[in-house]
Order: sequence, then structure tokens, then C-alpha cells
Amino acid sequence: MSDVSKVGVRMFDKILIANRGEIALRILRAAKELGIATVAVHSTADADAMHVKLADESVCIGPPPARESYLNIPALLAACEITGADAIHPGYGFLSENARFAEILADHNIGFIGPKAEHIRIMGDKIEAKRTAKRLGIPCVPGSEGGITDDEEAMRVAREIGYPVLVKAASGGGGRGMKVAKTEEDLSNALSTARTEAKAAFGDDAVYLEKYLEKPRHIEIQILGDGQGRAIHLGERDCSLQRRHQKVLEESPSPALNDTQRAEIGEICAAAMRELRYSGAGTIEFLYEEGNFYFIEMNTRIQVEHPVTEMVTGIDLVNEQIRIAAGSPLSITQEDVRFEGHAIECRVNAEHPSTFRPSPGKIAYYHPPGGLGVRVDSAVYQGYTIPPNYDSLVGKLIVHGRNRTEALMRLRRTLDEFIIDGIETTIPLFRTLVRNADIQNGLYDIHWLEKFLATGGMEPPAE
Ligand code: MV4
Repeated sequence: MSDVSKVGVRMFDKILIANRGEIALRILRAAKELGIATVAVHSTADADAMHVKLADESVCIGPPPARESYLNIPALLAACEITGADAIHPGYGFLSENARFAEILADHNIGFIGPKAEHIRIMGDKIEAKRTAKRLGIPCVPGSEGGITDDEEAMRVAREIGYPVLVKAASGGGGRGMKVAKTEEDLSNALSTARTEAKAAFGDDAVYLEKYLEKPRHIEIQILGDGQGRAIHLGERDCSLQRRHQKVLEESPSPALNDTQRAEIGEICAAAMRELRYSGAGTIEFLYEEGNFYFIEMNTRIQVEHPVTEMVTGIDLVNEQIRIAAGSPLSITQEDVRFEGHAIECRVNAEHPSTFRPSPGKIAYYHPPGGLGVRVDSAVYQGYTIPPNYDSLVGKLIVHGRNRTEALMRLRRTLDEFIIDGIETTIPLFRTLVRNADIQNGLYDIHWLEKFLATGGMEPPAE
């Protein structure tokens, strides 16, 4: 850690990027702009990755399976030892929300570019997360006080909150381990199924109960805290367009919110993070229905969809993450934050646009769109071969306009310009969505996309 005396704050000398793909490149870019040396780590399947080519140094940390490479903590520590990296950025996924990893780095005096291990742990247990959110004044979904120990307690709580109810796994998240009970008869079966699945998936069968919200939107608030008691919010992202708990398209601001609601829920979140003395970037996830926000989870990492917030606020979130982790106080006040225009992100996957079957392989021709208000966060290039071992994200197309109409027009134009040959991608899905009236009018909830696809939204029209 060097003492960057010219700006009076400490800064890392060399950051090891413990991730791959577009987020690894994103982190590399932020580090380079801060004058920090970069170390890329990669599995044998990612030797040709763009961030490996652009990093100052690279270390192969193992074979393709994540548990033998990107999740291999001893290999990551060894890579730090070999290269002299003084901090690790985990990106998203992999070890980004592994409290034990954050602790191990602290024990080895290596910076972890992320929140305190204690906060990662709290938010990773959905029961603790909810208890903490409630204590901090964040509105939550009505439900059980803590975990549900037996069926009688479950029935009592369910009668209080009213059916339908949702049984959720404490160690779940992202939709894993959830069971709906529409009536009391369904409840005991939902409880035992959820417990069995949670035990199998997470090694923890603790479950809790919530009122099931039938047609909510998914709206998340971006926050930044410096761990010294300062925290700000950077507005919301509407992530309701999802398929099987995978976000497909995100936008900011949400077409469902007005400025008063935005400021109110934003300030509630910022105040909560000040109280918690949260450090780093974080996202507080809500369900939104009939004017009410309901906390469901908090993510203690940078998220895939962070560029949507960056395009509307002009704030580089990864830059802020690095500076905060190096010990800098937050350099932005809430009054400094300006929300300009509208941004929309499409997650382009190497999948068939209607069957969603993965389509890895060689990119024969690659032509990304450009122009004012257009950003493509991708690490692929012409001739690159997408390996079959990891998630199918090829890149993110993000557009910004002065308002939602202009953003939609820009999205339509850029999708028509975006050429990726040699593999199937979901670009045709987005070309259809951007022309859909419900999407153009912002009239969609968390079930809209699956209904659209189930009712033949992507099938070619009958001859
Ligand atoms: C809910 C819900 C309805 N009511 N909780 C899914 C993943 C995890 N973030 C929580 N999820 C949900 N929790 C209550 N009380 C509906 C979902 C849900 C969902 C939430 C956000 C985005 C997409 C979703 C798809 C299916 C279910």
C-alpha cells in the first residue's frame, strides 16, 4: 500500500482481480485509471481472455472448474504472494460474498475490495438480513420474526399475515429455496419441501415465512458507504424483467417511481447504511407493489447491472469501491449526486434467443454499436472462443438518453447495429422486447417476461 501523498490518502499498489469476463475487464479499467498495477488470474479455459492480455501480470490458477480456480482460495493467496498484490477485487459471484474469504485476506494483510466480513455474513443469512433491515428502519415484507421452527408456528404466522405465503430459505437468495403456499393445506408440504431443498442446496434447512406478493416489481437501491459513518444512495434500478431469476434487462430510473418516492426510499437506505457503518458498494433489494417498498435482500457486492447507475449519475462505482477499501472517506455527498436522464441495460447472453440453450463457441464476426450514450461492457473480441465452463454472459449493452423515450430509441438503433456471428445470442430477444408496447410503456412486473415467452412472444408469427 503506497502513501499517495499528493492526494493525502493511502492507495493500493497492485490489485489482483479474482474474477473473469466482462467484470474482470471492468475492474482492470478502474484500477488502471487510478494508476494501480493489475494482476489477472485465470483458469486454463481463460488463457485468451482480454483482461489477461491487458493486465500488467497474469497467473494461471488452475483448471476450468471454478472450485479449482476462481474459488480456489489457496491459489489466489499464492498468486498474491508471487506478484506482491496488496489487494483483491472479487467482482461479483465467485468469492464476492464469501465472508470467510474476506477474513482470510485480513489475516494475510491483503486488502479485500468489498464490505466488512461481518456485514457480508449478516446479509448472507436472509433471516439476519431482514432482522437487521427492520432494526435499521427499512420497510420489510410482513412475515415471521425469525426462522420458523415448527408447523404450528408457521400456521399461526400465516393466519396473521394472510395467504398466500412464501416459505424462504435463510441461506437462499436469488430465488433458490422458495415455496408458495396458497392455503393452510399447502403450508406443511411447502415447509418440508423448502427445508429439504435448502438442506440439500445450502447445508442449512432454516426457513422463514413472508406474505407472498403476487405482482411486484423488483426495484433495488444502490448505496455507497465509507465504513466511517458516511453513506449515500445513487438512485434505483428496476430489474423486474427477469427469467428464472436471471435478470435480462435493467433500467434507471424505474418507470414506476416518482421523484418523491425515489428520494424517500433512497434516504431510508442511506441512513440505514450510515447507522450500520457499511463500507463499500451495496444494493438493497425491494419488491415494490401498490406504492409500497418491501425489503427482501441486500447484496454486498458490485452487481452486473451497476453501469445503469453509472450512466445516470456519472459516478464510477468500481473506482469508489477501490478508494473506499483503501481507506478514503467518501468524496461525494448526497447533495453532489445528480440524476441525469435514463439508462437501460440489456444482458447479451450466448444463448438461443427463444430456447435459451447455451451457445458457446468461436465468435466469427463481432461488431459492437457506438455513438453518443452507448456503452458496451464486454470482454469478447472477433476470433475469441467463449468457453462452455462458465455463465453465458457475452456482454452488456447499456444506452443512455435524456429521457426514457430517447433511451428506448437509442436501444432499438444499437440492437439493430450489434452483430455477433458464429454463436447464438439473445440480441433478437431484445430487438423484439424494445418494440413491445408494454415495455415501451414500462408496464411490466417480475412475471411479465416469463408470461411473454410462455405465450409465444419469441415464436415466429404463423405463416
Ligand atoms: C418474493 C416474491 C414475492 N413475495 N418474496 C425471488 C428471488 C429473491 N430475490 C426473492 N424473490 C422473490 N421474493 C415475497 N414475499 C417474489 C420473488 C420473485 C422474484 C423477485 C424479484 C425478481 C424476480 C422474481 C421472480 C420470481 C419470484
